[in-house]
Amino acid sequence: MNSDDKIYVAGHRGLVGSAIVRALLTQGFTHLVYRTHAELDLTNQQAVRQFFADQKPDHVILAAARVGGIHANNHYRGDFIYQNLAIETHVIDAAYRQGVKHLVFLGSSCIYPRDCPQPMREEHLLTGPLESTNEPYAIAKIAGIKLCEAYNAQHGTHFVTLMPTNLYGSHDNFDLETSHVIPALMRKVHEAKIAGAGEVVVWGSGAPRREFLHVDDLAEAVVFTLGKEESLELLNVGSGQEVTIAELAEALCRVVGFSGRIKFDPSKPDGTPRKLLDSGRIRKLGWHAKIGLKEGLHETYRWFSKYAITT
Ligand code: GFB
Repeated sequence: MNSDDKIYVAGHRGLVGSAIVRALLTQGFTHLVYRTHAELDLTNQQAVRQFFADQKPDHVILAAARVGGIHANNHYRGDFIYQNLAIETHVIDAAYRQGVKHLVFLGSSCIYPRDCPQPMREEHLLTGPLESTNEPYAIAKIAGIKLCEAYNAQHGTHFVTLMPTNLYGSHDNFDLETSHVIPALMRKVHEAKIAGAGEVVVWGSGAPRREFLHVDDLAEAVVFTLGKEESLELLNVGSGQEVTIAELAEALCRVVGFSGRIKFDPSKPDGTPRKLLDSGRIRKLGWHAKIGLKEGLHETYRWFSKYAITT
């Protein structure tokens, strides 16, 4: 890869895409192209094909997706499967038609079976039923993986698919209905502290275990794999650092400085009991996570306090 290669980052304003843009710029890749949703609707195939024909990028990073936490996934099931399938098929196919050399497609650890052996290895894909709260999203992401694999096999493309574990960091979505657990609990704990409340409500039982990866670590993995010619079809990207939701809530109370009680709401779903990735394959290639959970939560809270505070 040359530093003046043209790289299209789809989804550059989101948690993942914005971190990838920062990582690319830091590593000297300055010929970047991106479009806002208003400028280019990725669910419009004609518009996507026209954009690729006009721009002719050398490399593509597909970080655009309809994403959300457990509630959004469960509630907007139709939107999650349709929009993700449309975005993936349009961008991946347009990249192939335009002769793009390398593409990185981002998925999620929810592609693995709900009751997968832990830690989950790449070979576990499609070996059992999925978790129901995010099945539509997972099916769309699995389709994206298979599309890349099939194009690589049939057309000789170098399309890589990375499966990150649960992500967090700056530029996240802090909306309580649609966000993932870290931004949701960070905001709830912060608001409880400001209000002088005695307790904060955490969804579910607190027992599920989650592995968290700071988005800047993922961005390094994306830049690390972009442009590699060897067969890297499916790669897990995790930190190996796993906590229960109860432990996460306690850690967030310490970060925010809230000394009230944690109250669990069992009427809300727990989702997958555990999803720890085996990231041995990408680690063997030379990438590893650098940002610990405690450090990452502090950094994210500093960003939240500066840019996302609503109260
Ligand atoms: O991050 P999260 O929404 O998604 O929730 P998943 C993780 C866990 O946190 C669940 C609990 O057990 C939730 O019940 N939780 C506790 C909360 N309090 C809250 C809260 O206030 N908000 C939220 N959102 N959760 C997603 C998938 O699953 O993971 C996506 O739905 C994607 O498809 C993503 O794969 C990485 O980890 O359960």
